[in-house]
Formats: sequence, C-alpha cells, structure tokens
Amino acid sequence: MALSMYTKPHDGSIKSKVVASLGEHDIAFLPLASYDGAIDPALAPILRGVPGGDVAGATTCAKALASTGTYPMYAPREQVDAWVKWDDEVLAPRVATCVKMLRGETPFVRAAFDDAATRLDAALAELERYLAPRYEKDDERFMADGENLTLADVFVVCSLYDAFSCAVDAAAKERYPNVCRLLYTVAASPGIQKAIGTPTSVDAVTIPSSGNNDSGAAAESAATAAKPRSSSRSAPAPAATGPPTGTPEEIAAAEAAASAQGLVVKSLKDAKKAGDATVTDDQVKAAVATLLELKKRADALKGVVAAPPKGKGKGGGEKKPPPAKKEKAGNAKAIKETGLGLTASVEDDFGAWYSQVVVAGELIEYYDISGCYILRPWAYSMWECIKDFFDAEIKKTGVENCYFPLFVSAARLEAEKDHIEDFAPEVAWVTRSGQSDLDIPIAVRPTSETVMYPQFANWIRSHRDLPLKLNQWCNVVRWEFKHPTPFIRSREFLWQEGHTAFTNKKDADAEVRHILELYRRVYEELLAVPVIPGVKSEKEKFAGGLYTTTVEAFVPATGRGIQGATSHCLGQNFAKMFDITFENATGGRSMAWQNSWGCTTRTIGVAVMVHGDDIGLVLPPRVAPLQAVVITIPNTKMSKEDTGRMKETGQKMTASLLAAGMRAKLDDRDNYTPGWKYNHWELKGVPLRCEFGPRDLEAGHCVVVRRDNRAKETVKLEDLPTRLPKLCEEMQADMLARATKKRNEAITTCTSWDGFVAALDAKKMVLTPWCETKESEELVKKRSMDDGEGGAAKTLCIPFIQPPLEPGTKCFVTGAPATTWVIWGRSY
Ligand code: 87F
Repeated sequence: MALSMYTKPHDGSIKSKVVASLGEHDIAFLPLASYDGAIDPALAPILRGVPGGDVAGATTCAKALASTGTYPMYAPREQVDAWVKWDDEVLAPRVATCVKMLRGETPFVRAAFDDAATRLDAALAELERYLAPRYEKDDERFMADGENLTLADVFVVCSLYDAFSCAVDAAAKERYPNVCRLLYTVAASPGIQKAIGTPTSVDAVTIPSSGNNDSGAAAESAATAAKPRSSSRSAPAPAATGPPTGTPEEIAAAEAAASAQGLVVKSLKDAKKAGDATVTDDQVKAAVATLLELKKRADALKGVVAAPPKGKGKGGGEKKPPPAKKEKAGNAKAIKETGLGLTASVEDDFGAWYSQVVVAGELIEYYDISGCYILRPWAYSMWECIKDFFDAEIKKTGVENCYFPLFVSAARLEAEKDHIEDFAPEVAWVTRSGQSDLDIPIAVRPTSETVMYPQFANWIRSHRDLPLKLNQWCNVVRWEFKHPTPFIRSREFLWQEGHTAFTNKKDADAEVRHILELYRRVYEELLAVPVIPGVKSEKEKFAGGLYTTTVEAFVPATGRGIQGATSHCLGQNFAKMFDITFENATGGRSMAWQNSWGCTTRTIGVAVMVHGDDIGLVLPPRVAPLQAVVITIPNTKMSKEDTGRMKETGQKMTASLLAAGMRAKLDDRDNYTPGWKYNHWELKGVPLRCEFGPRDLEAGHCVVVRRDNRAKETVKLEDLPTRLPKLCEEMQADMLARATKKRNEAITTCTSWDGFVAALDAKKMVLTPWCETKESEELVKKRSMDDGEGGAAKTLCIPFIQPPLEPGTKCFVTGAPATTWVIWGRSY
C-alpha cells in the first residue's frame, strides 16, 4: 500500500503515524487508502499520494519547513519525484516484506522471504552505486548531508531505518558504506532522531524456521541483505541491540578504553598469579570494577540492552533471548590472539583497528563535535618533529614565518570566485555572537590565499620586493561531509601553508619542486613512508592554480592511495585577481608568479596506517616522541639494596641515552607490572624497549627489543648510547624498506582495460599509458565504479619518474595515442 506524507502541526486528528518532527511541523505517514481528502492540502500539503508519483505540494511543504529556519530544503522537483518513486516502488516494499516476516507480523514464508531479501540486497546495492559517486564529488551534495534534507530523503531513510534495525546484518555496513552514510547523516537530524531513534544494524539475522522451510541451504547462500549468520533458526530474531546512543567515534573510544583497562586487569592478575606481592586484592578488585564500568559505558553507547528476563520481554515471552552475540565471541578471540588490547586487527577490520589504535596509542581523544579531534601530546610531539625539520629547511631558502587571522570576510573569501566556488560548501561561517546575529557573517579560513594576497598586493611594488616567501603554521577548518577519520580527514586540522611570489615562472617552478622534495623527505626520511612524487591531472589539480605537484602515499591494508602533500604553481591567476603587480627591472609593470604549498597533520595518520600492527602503533624512530624506554623489572626476592641499585642504574642508563641525543625515558613505576608496561609502550609504538631485570643488573647489560620486528639483543650498559642510536637508524631504514617493498608490489601495469578493475579489487594501484583527457578520466571513474566493488578509481598522479613510453602506445581506456604514464587508484 502506498503511503502519503504530509506536514502540519500534528493535532492527532488524523489517524496516522508521526515519524519525524521538523521545527513545528510533524511528518507523518498516512495510509493512502485512508486519505479521504479531508486534509486541506494548503494546510497539510501532500507530498505524495497520487498513484504515479506526483509530488504535488512538495514545494509548499519544503517552504513550510524551510520557514522554521532549520532545514533549507530545496531540490529539483523531478529529483524529489524520482527519489520518492524509487522508495515507493523498489525499496519500501522489499523492506516491508522482510521486516514483517522477521517480526512475526506476517507468516514466515521461506520462498517469499528469500525473494524479498535478495531483492532488498539488490536495492541497497543499487542505492550504493547511486550514492557513491555523489558522495565522492563534493559538488553534488543535494541531499543526505543532514543540512540539505528533502522530505524525500526522510522517506528513504525511514525505509532504510527499518531495514537496518531488523533485516540487514552488520556486514552490510561494509558492503554499503554510502547507504549507511545516508542513513546516519539524515538520521543525525535531531528531529528525525527524536522520532525514529538512532539507526543501528543487527549483528545477525536469524531466519525463523517455518512449515514450508525446506530450503535452508538455499536461504543461506542467497545473496541477501538479510544474510543469515546464526545457526539458530528457531525463532524470529529480536534485535540484539537497541539504538546506539553514541557516535561511532564515541563507541570506538569507549571500547578502546575498556580494552585498555582489560589489559590492566589481566596484567594485575598475571602478576598476582606469578607471586608478585606488590599487587593487592583490593587493587585487582578496583581494576575489575573500573573495567565493568567502562564496559557498561561502551555497551550503553552501542545500545546493547540487557536481555529481558524470561517471559517478560516485549513479545510476551514467546521469543527466545538473543543468541550469544557473534561479534562478542569474535572480539574475545582477537583479544586472546593479540593479548594486547586492540580488539580489531589490521587485516580483518582496518577501520575499527585504526579507530582503536589512535586512541589506545594515546594519539587522539575523541571530541563531541564530529570530525574534530584532540591531538594528545604523543601526536603533537610527532607533529613537532615534522615541523622542526620542515621549518628549518624552508628557512634555509629564505622563507619567513608569519601569522594571518583565522577569520575571513565574505568579500575577501569570494574575491577569487573560480577558486572558491568548488569549495564553498565546506566553508564554515560565524553568524552570531552571544544572542545577536552578526551584521555580516564571517568565514573561518579553509586556506589563506584570499586572506594573504590583498596584502601581497600592497607589499609588492617593485621587483626588489621579490621574491616574497611567507609561511604560516596554523589551523584551518573545512566542513567536510565525507566520513571523518582522525588525522586523515578532519574538520579542523593543523598544517603549514606557504605562499610565495616571484618575478618569473622559472623561479616559481624551481621552488614548487624544491618544496615537493622536502615533502618527499618528510614522508620517506622522517615517517619511513614511501611516496610517489608527480603532477596532478587537470581534473585533480587545485582549480585556482596553474599546476599541482603532489607526493602520493599508499596504504597497503586498504589498497588506497592517499595524497600526502601538495605544492602548487598558481601561475598568475591570483596575481590577476588581487592585482599583485610590480615594476620590473626595465621600468614596466609585470604580474607576479605565485606558488602555494601545504602539508598537514594527515602525515601522522598515514604513518600510523602504513606501519601499525595488531599490537598497536609502530612509530618511526625519527618522529617517535620517545625512542627508547628503559623498564626496570624488580622482583619480590630482591634485597632492598639491589632494588635501589636497579633503580639507580636504570636512571643512569636513561641519562646516558639522553646525553647521546636520544629521546628516552625510564619507566620504573612500581604500581604496574612489567607485562603491563611492555604492553603499554608497545601500544604506543616506542621503537626500542630496554628490559632490565635482576640478572641483567648483575651482568651489567640489558635486553633491547625492537618494536617493529620484536628482535631482541643483549647490549652492555656502557654500549647503550652508541648501539641504540644505530638500532634506531636500522629500524628506520627497515621500516622504509618494508613499506617500499609492499608499495612496489602493489603497483600493477595495465596497457588495456583488461585487469584494471581486478587489480583495484586486489588492493593495487595501476600504472597505465594515458591520453590525459578529462573525459577519459570521467570514463574510468564511471567504469571502475560500475564494474568493481570498492568505489571509483581516479588518477593519483603522473609520476615524475616515467617508464619509457614507446611510440605508438595507446591510452589504456580510450585507445587514443598515449601521452604519458599515470597512476590510478582508489583513494582517501
Ligand atoms: C576548502 C574550502 C575553501 C582546498 C578548500 O593546497 C577553499 C579550499 O582553496 C581551497 N580546500 N583548497 C585548496 C587549497 C590550496 C592550497 N592552499 C595553500 C594548498 C596548500 C596550501
């Protein structure tokens, strides 16, 4: 049965179900059959209801809601029409069939269920294919970003909500990331959340057995959204969870905190078992209590509700309690395998692993604004290493640091329309101070070209004022709508932005390459991450500039490329706009040539992704906040003097490392067991651990363990200051070599379309001969999206180091003459 949707202050006079409140207006579903024309369309405009998908009233409806000031919600009528129609005809009926049978609202008929589930899966796949390129492109955010919501979005989301909260298992979240994004972003609107709750997905869907169930195996293998996962088939599956109350980030943080505390408990218990008299029962008890609290908090955020007492559940006792959760069992296994606090592994669930490792490694703390993160000292210290290196290098070339304001007037920001147009949706604006609206809103800088260049115009008068080379270390804000990831994509981030002006193109070109080389060194020499330096395609370059150079890194675990840093030659575009002209050496006027270049805290995220393992962070020694930690291992049998001597020697060892210029620390805390301390520093990725026990004390040596490969060697105490710096250098070199080998193995060459998508699906980047046209890039994007599973590929860069291009070589996709080799990949 078709449903209508209308808005009006809901007075209960109409038999309908209110599904959402937007401002003063309610959005309700009304069975079409019960619509008798009694609702005055002017008061309560019908969004749909006329068979055939007419959306008469949509505009009135949109205006009414927009007038509440909450939702500017205009969309082309055809689009709303199509969207509603699709929900009406494709999505909603399939969801309804599955959901009703699973909830026991209609009899369970195996064949009908399988059919609906298969078709539901197809509908979700279709939606995913539809959404992915739109989310990929920043300029097509017509919906589902939570701020440009149409009523039609609400329709689709209501259907998805039903599907995900009953019939779609957690694995679908991975298969349909963009569908989930739609669901979560729209459902994040407070009005909608109030009405429908926070969406979740069930861990497993148990297909009820039924009288005509003779095709269990077929149901298992059907490509259904409601893929049956559980072996229990006796009862309709009550959802194991309620709606989560926390954001995914909060949940990840709470889980990480709980698993870290799990470690504390484990090591205390181990120590006690091993006869460590310093560990008291009370200590263990307190640690366990904390653990239970943290678990409870994580469960609450996840929406895990305690199973109702038998017979008292909502269903009147006929439903069995949910089977033991599969995921829990999986986690327990992971904990046991790693033994070390991270419950997700790099290979099985990279996203979850990353969220856990940045928190457990104490780099990041989540914050209550999505996309904003707290950089803890452990992360900031890495940023300082990068900063110190880069800052010193640019100063050698005459760059001066400065600071321009955080805020930009609209007039300045929009002075260079072409440049800002593409980015406009990401600009954040301040519109109010206290309770009063500002006369003119002001923007928060997303980058500083338009902030700085009016001053450049003032300061540059003569060729003697050039080159002008400025840089600032600062924060910028870009209100991203893609899924945020700590360091990798955040709404506020730290960076340096360099802005320079020259009298001629040759000098500008040379600087672009020099800066890019510094970025390469940041990645390869500091972070041990190999990068490919090259130039961006016309489509991917910074639109305001002449050309963009880039260093592209690669994350093997996901097979995705990631832009490391960019150095742009802006040509004379900005000089034209901002009138940056100078009197040249012959007395005439010329326009300046400009560059801009930037590198962000993304660097840290890339290094974490490339080097981290199932145990935790693995930090490259050159940027590790601590390069070595000395851990004393006293035992209860030691005399007081020996314990004191051990402590003192530990201090001396550490001092000798510090004197040798290393970043070192002594961990002689006696409220933690050695095992706990090992885990702690491993999780934080400290390159070298010096274990110093009673026998080592007697022998005058210690055991040094490398974090990256866990290789151990015994080092005489007097050799520590010479050996450990060497070990750091070896580890640094090995990390780069390992990552380079992996990266190189992940580059496949394709000279035709054959094998292109298969290579992407095998987590590779692809090197191809290319004709360099925008159309071919669009074509590859579309074809790779349609043929593959992991989203579209784009050009990462045209590498500076090119294989020979034989005359007559054809573009791998168009067959036109190739003009270059280019690297393609799925990317962050
Ligand atoms: C987002 C909002 C507004 C990127 C934006 O790469 C403007 C922009 O101009 C924007 N996102 N960009 C391009 C930045 C170019 C350039 N700026 C200086 C850099 C390096 C540092």
